[in-house]
Amino acid sequence: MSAPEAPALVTGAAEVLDTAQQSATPVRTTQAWPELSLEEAYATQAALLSRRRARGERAVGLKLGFTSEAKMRQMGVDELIVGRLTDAMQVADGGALALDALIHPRVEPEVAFLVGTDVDLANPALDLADSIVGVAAGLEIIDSRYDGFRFDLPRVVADNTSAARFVVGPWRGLDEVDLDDQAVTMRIDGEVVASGTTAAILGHPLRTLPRLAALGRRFGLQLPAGSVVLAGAATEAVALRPGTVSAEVAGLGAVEVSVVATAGERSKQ
Ligand code: OOG
Ligand code: MG
Repeated sequence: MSAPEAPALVTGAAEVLDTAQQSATPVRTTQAWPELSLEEAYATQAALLSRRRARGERAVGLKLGFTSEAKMRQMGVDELIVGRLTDAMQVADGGALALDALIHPRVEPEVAFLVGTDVDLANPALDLADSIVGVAAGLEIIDSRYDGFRFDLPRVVADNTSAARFVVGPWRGLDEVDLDDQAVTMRIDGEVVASGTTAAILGHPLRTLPRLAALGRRFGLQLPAGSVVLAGAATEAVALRPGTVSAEVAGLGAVEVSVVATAGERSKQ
């Protein structure tokens, strides 16, 4: 099945956003920018993923956004969104991440799920929780391609929901852990920079799964076996800076990444 050709509006928006991401230069909000419908915004996301695939990247999962009040309030957007993750965005747990490829990155603590079987999101009777074989603490680095992180709902969707990097801790079995109202703590060099609870994520992180299925069905997303799902940040995002950044979810585990200023510094480590 070949995808229908995207309209010029969508391919044009994808080109602007892709260039902004690759050159780490934000799109100025004063710059002429088309009004996109939500459908066109998700089509722009799909076009961005095609461009990444053409550069050899592989889709490895999906991320939800605005699943907590803290995030909705911080960004002034009050609807759930979904974005795409690729292998090039993933940093190994304990690995290093350089700031110089990013515009104005922020970091947020996440709960990640691992999908064990190919999921048909088009199936209205789907219970996505049945396909989850792992859960882990995660970190997401978001980096809006818009100047000053200023956007509305279609714009942040078109910009692949600000997705930039992510890190996932060791997977645990879903039946081994209790995700109900667990403390979430993010630290930079040991200093607590954000704290919350898993209950901030729609009351319980598993409640994100039917919402993801509904969005996936509406916008034609794929979720093959092995996919990672980020459930959305439990706290506000914090400006990323050099140091050791960690997220800990009580009863689940921890994850960390070493943030350095430049890629040159990373290769010396
Ligand atoms: C959009 C991404 C939101 C989350 O976890 O809520 C998100 C943004 O805040 O720029 O990833
Ligand atoms: Mg997030």
